[in-house]
Amino acid sequence: MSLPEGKLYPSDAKEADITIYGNWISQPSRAVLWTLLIFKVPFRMVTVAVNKGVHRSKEFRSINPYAQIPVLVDTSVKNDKGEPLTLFESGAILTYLADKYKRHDWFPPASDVVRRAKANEYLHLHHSTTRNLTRDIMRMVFFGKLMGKTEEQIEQAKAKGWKSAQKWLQILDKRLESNQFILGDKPTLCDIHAYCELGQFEPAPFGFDGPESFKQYKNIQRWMQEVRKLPAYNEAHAPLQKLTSSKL
Ligand SMILES: N[C@@H](CCC(=O)N[C@@H](CS)C(=O)NCC(=O)O)C(=O)O
Repeated sequence: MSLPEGKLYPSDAKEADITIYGNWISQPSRAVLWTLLIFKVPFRMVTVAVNKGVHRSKEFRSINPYAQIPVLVDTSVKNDKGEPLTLFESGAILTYLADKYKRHDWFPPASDVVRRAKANEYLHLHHSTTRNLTRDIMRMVFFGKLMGKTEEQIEQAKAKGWKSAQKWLQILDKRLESNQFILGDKPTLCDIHAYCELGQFEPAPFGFDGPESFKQYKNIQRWMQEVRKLPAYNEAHAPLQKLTSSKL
């Protein structure tokens, strides 16, 4: 199975150092792709169809042996064997992009030791908190039937996932009571990372009643509205919106 050549962004770009193997529907991929759009860095995007198992192919595993998207390949950086830099894990890719393109307006520089540590704190915490919304709920919404689950099993799994998300949502809501954004009064890549998980529940994907339940989290609601005003929001979310509205 050979991987597609990909598509350049913006469409008038001639070449790009950065290639992202990902998918606009994948939350961590979208965070990385949205960041590149915000930074106005040209990139090539190779769509990896996770629903068709492309991420498990030999070709893809030669790029990421852990068989997950997103993956960044930077041809402007070579190791001593002449191979380009390959990087996976969305949090690591986000900080790499901020450092490489000196966009410390979006992620604190290494010299700002304390703010950088707090930003990293969120990026690490993300995987065992916000990200669980996808692991426990969205995966069921998107892949439940493909995984052979019955309607009832899917509903039960979603309800269980939503229940266990409450503890973290309460903590995040409290944090956003005194902070406009996750790290303070300015948006950062932590907000981009978090929104790509939380924002997918609005509009309700495939009838999931998440937004109803989200109503109790007034500060998260207010924060989501602020994040939607950030640059390139529409471009980064158009494929997801198309998918969810097509199935509603
Ligand atoms: N911790 C990883 C998570 C990546 C991840 O879960 N990617 C999903 C797509 S959203 C994937 O590749 N799933 C395929 C699989 O795990 O088999 C990151 O943040 O980059």
